[in-house]
Amino acid sequence: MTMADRDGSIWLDGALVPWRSATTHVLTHTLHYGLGVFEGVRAYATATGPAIFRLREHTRRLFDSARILRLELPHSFDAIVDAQRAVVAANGLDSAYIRPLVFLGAEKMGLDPVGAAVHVAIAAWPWGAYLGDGALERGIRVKISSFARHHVNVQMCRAKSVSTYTNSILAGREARENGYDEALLLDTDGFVAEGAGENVFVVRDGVLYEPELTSALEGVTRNSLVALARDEGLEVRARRITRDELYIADEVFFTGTAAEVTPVVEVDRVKVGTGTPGPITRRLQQRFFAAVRGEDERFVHWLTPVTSAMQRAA
Ligand code: PPE
Repeated sequence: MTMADRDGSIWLDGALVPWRSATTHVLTHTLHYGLGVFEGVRAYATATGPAIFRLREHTRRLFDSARILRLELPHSFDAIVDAQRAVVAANGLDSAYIRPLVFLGAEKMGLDPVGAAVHVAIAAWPWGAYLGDGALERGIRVKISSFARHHVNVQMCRAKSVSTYTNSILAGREARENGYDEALLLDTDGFVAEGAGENVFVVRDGVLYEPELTSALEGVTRNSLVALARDEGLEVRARRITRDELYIADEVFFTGTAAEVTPVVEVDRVKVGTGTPGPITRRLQQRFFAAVRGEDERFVHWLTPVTSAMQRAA
């Protein structure tokens, strides 16, 4: 079963179409030049049916990413919110990874994007533990990449843009080919930026540190973890983090929609703390999974039901 050859529906430019018909021409502008933006969103099974985690925040970032790259979506914010719910419902999914993509069409070639139409596609499929079986429980081993994360004036990292990911792919591949699970990238000044597809947190003496968001994506999961940590009474600080701070950290973990909350137990073959997931990481992981499943009263506002109460009653 490839990604293209499946049953189900994909939302394309305003309507649900059969999965196999959601295609585009080979002269699609984004395919050649990489100007496009996307999101990664998850829906989780809750006691009252599937619900999408922080749907409005992800949708806002999609619009923000588009604005940064000067792509104008031909749909309203609410239309994109509703479309994501519709895609999960139409595919009968209890839990899902949702992928909205904004791309330029095949109207023209050449670097000037003016004149190419802006298209929007939204697909959803089941996606398990992103960094492999056991990653959430046992933690992963990461390597500092030989590739630097984007300089702030090369690629604007507030945008979740398609082209940013060539850098992530090179870094991730290098790490895996060297026997690690994932890459951790430094910025062009040598400070810790983020994972290939995750934000990073460092715990030392009970305080949570995260890098400033200069060369890192403003992660929604990251934002959720900060809120959960503060709710636990933990102090959270954003500042520049050096590579050696990772080696002497008590705990390190990654956050991301796909990666969720993944403990990092080794950096460059140096054990983080005891080399097993630490107590703060485990506690925050628990809080995160309770929140996404709708089991935490304080954070139920983070969830948007896929179908409304009225639809469920009908
Ligand atoms: N940094 C990067 C570079 C990144 O790609 C992600 C998400 C994050 C941080 C965390 O952001 P957030 O999901 O809002 O917490 N990476 C997406 C892509 C995964 C993929 O392989 O595709 C994701 O997790 O959906």
